[in-house]
Amino acid sequence: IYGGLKVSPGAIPWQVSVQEKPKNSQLSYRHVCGGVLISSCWVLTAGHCIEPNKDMRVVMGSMALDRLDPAAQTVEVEDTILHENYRKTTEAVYNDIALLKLKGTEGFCANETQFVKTACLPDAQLPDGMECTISGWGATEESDYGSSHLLDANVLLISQEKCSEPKIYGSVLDPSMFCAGHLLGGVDSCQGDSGGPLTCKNNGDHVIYGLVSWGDQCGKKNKPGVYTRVTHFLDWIRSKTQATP
Ligand code: 4AZ
Repeated sequence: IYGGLKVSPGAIPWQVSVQEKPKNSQLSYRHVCGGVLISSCWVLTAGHCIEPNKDMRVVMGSMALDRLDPAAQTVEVEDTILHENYRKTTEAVYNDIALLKLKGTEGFCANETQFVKTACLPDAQLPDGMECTISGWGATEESDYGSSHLLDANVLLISQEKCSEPKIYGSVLDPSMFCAGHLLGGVDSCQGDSGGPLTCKNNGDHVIYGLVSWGDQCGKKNKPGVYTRVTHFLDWIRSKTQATP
C-alpha cells in the first residue's frame, strides 16, 4: 500500500494473507497475495494469485507476517476455483477473481474471534466518489518487498466513464473491474496487495466491494488502482460456495 498507515489489531478482521509453497520444495510458505474471508470456509482472492500445483494456505487474524501472532489462525487450502473467464493480457486483467476453499470439517474452518471475522458481500452498486478502504502487505513507497505490518489507506470510487478517459486507462476497462484511488497520485494499492479487500461502509456494514487487481505502477498521477468488481460476480460466488457436493 502506498500512502498507508499501520492497521490496529482487529480493525480489518476479514483480511487474510494467501501463501504458497513451491511444489516438492523444502522452502516454506511465502506471502503471495491478500484475500478476504467471506464465510468460515471460503476466501475470495484475485484470479492472478492462483498458481496451479502449489500448496496454498491462508493466515488470518495476523497483523505481522514476520512473526507468529498469538491471534493468527493458519488453515490449508483444500480447493481453488478460478473464474472460467479469467484472462490476463498485456493491457489488463479480466474477471480477476478466484475462490479458495479452506480445509475444515462440516463447514467449520476459520474460528470467529475479535481478530477473524467475515466481510459481507455487497448487494448494490455504490456511488462514485464514495470513500472506501484498501489494505495489504504489498509494496510501499519505501519497499518493493512490501510491509511486514498490515497497512491500510482510504481511496475514492472513480466512475467507469472517468477512468476510461484516454489519459487514464482508455478502452481496456470492462464491467468486471472498476477504478479507485486518487487521480493526483500518492495513495494506492501495489504489488503484493493483489486479491486483498477494498471495503466500503454501507448501512453500518463493511461490504467487500473490490479486490486489488492491477494498475499501471503504483501511486502515479492519473493511474489509479483497478479492482475486481465484486457485484459483477455475486451469482458466480453464490453458485460456487453454495453447491452441495
Ligand atoms: C500488481 O502488480 C499490482 N496500483 C497491484 C495493484 C496495482 C498495481 C500493480 C495498483 O500486483
